[in-house]
Amino acid sequence: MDLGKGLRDILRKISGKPYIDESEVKLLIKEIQKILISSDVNIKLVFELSKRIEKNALDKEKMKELSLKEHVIKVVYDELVALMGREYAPRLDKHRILVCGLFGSGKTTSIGKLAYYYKTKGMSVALVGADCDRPAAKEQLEQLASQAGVNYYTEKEEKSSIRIVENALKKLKEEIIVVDSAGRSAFDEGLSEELKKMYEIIQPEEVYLVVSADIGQIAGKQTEAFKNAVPISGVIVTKLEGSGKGGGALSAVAAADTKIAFIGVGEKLKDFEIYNSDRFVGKLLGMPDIKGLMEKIKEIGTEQDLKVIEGDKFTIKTFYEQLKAAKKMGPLGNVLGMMGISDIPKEIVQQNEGKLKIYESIINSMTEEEREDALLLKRNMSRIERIAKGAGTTSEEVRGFLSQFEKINKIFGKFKNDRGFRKKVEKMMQGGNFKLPM
Ligand SMILES: Nc1nc2c(ncn2[C@@H]2O[C@H](COP(=O)(O)OP(=O)(O)O)[C@@H](O)[C@H]2O)c(=O)[nH]1
Ligand SMILES: [Mg+2]
Repeated sequence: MDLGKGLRDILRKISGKPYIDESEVKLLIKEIQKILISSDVNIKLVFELSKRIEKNALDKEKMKELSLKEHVIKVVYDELVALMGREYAPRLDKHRILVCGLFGSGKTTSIGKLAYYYKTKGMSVALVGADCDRPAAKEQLEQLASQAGVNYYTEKEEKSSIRIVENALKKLKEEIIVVDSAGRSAFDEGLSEELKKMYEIIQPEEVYLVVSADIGQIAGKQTEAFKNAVPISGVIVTKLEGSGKGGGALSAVAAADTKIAFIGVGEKLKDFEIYNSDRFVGKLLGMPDIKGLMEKIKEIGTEQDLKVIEGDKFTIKTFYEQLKAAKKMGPLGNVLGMMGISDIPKEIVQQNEGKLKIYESIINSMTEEEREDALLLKRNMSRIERIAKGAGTTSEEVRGFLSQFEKINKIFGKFKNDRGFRKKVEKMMQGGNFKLPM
């Protein structure tokens, strides 16, 4: 199963629940375990992660600023980010790069991508074709160099990669020099020796290992093996766009105490990204900017914009303020879902800016009395027509607005009448600056 879809489904489930408690958290963890293990994440890592999620999710101290549901989503998010490694910052000064990896991992392609990346940073780049093991490897790299528009050096008939590299280093003056090394179908003593020699001659500032995401957690073992030969400064994980085992590969590399430097997400030169686990996990969860969203919720919480549901009545005025406040936070559905307000009708959640403007003028055309007591407008065609005229809109629109208000009013009515439900909701919204009508 697709890791991202799996995780999104799990989060959607908890966002759809009216509240979550300890048993819900346990259930959530079980589902996360299942999806991670089926994505080839190491079992030991999965259990460590589960323990931390459980401990942190139920830690009352850490929950002060967010509602329980937001808090749980944040804990899950933070733990996944930690599991998948950190962010990488490639150096942008003059330096030499040695790239290693097994056959078919995407080594040569990734070198082309590196060339393209540094070129777009305005640096001069040369590639060195020193993979003498794979037929046509030199020609393949030559093509990539010309596609990327960078210099290229090789000696077609030369069988010694060491000699090619020695000559290349004498000739090339570019700021970035990237060397393609021998690939083998498996890591062995011969490859280890050759890499050590290459490392000595090149004295590279960076050594990148290329692994394909589809090998899953084996990426960890491969990283360890290569690390024993040369100091790996970062791993390039390729084919991440199509592999269901991407999470397994990334977490295994991170667990091997090695940075993930870049990721390959396609066959083209530009299908290449600097790795950032925040962004990666955000994408998986379908919340590209979860950090920003959390911060906004907190910010607005402290501005007290959302404490409008005060007093004993939910009026058109409070409804409008609520919509406006939520609107500030961006995608309304997401925000309301996170706040635990899950049973708000879809059409309200999907309110767009234009609709909000119409509502604003409708509300502006009401008398103060009407804003405080919507019952005055119920089936009162003359008032509705007056408001529509004043707002420059149709009676239909006004009636639509009123019926939406009714729906929300009913939801909040539940809070008033059901003490048990109310308690749960208050607990759920703990610290969220919400006050429910008494
Ligand atoms: N979909 C996808 N294919 C890739 C990616 N990186 C490399 N490939 C493909 O993987 C195959 C092997 O790549 P190559 O660079 O020749 O591997 P090498 O033997 O390690 O040098 C080629 O068909 C590439 O187009 C990637 O990030 N995504
Ligand atoms: Mg190759």
